[in-house]
Amino acid sequence: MRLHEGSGEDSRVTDRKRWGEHQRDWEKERLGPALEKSPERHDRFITQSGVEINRGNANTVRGNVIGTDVTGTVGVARPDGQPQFNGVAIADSSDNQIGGVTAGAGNVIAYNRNIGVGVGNFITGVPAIEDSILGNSIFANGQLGIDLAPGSGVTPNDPGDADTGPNNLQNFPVLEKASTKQVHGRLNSQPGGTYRIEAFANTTCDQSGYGEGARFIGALTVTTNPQGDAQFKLKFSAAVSAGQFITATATDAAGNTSEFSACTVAGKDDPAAAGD
Ligand SMILES: [Ca+2]
Ligand SMILES: [Ca+2]
Repeated sequence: MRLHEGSGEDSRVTDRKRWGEHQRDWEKERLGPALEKSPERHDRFITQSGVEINRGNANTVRGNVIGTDVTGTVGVARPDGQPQFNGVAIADSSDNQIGGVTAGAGNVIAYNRNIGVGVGNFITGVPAIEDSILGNSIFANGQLGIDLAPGSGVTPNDPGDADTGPNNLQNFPVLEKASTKQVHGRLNSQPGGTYRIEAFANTTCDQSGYGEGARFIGALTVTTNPQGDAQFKLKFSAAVSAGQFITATATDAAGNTSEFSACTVAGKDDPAAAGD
């Protein structure tokens, strides 16, 4: 599935060339100059994302399996035997919705070679903002579950969240402790904002220490104080076993979703703290 703005062949060809350039830059940032010496690899790369949204706004991607078979549990290789590059690649595009908050809206995005969902901004003056990523099942991707790039890999939080870039480089939550019932955490972002915090359970955590989000286990909305801080206690709406890795995202009221938080392990429940 590929989405392009423009209706004529010329615009599609132009977009395609630009998309290739952007993705080549994205790839170079990750893999270094070796890519330039491998045209074959680059050619493969251009068409390797399950869903490509290139300068296309206000698209909705819901209820799909991307990178897996129809069961959502088995990765599917391309005819050359390689997994596709990214699950969903959004470049210089805004107001797109990947998943959603209603039942069945989420996508399964798994077993892709690199990023689960990437939001990239490569053209000055063409923003990539308000691309919401909600309620999905994102796991077993080779790199981050959600990557805001340029700035590949984990993009650190900044105090007050005043930075700009893809999805305004929305800060992610910081999880402090979790049981099988709930997770405590905090968010620092812009003052007086409302943010949807989504929590996920995972059987593994990425080598980076930051998660993907295999199974949605609940959400709540927080409002930050004048310092931009909010604390939360998110009670899980689905069963979680001790030892699972809990992660979270933050999405502001405009739909800018963060990368995934660092993982925290769900500990055994402490009956004395049941009322926490
Ligand atoms: Ca990043
Ligand atoms: Ca930020």
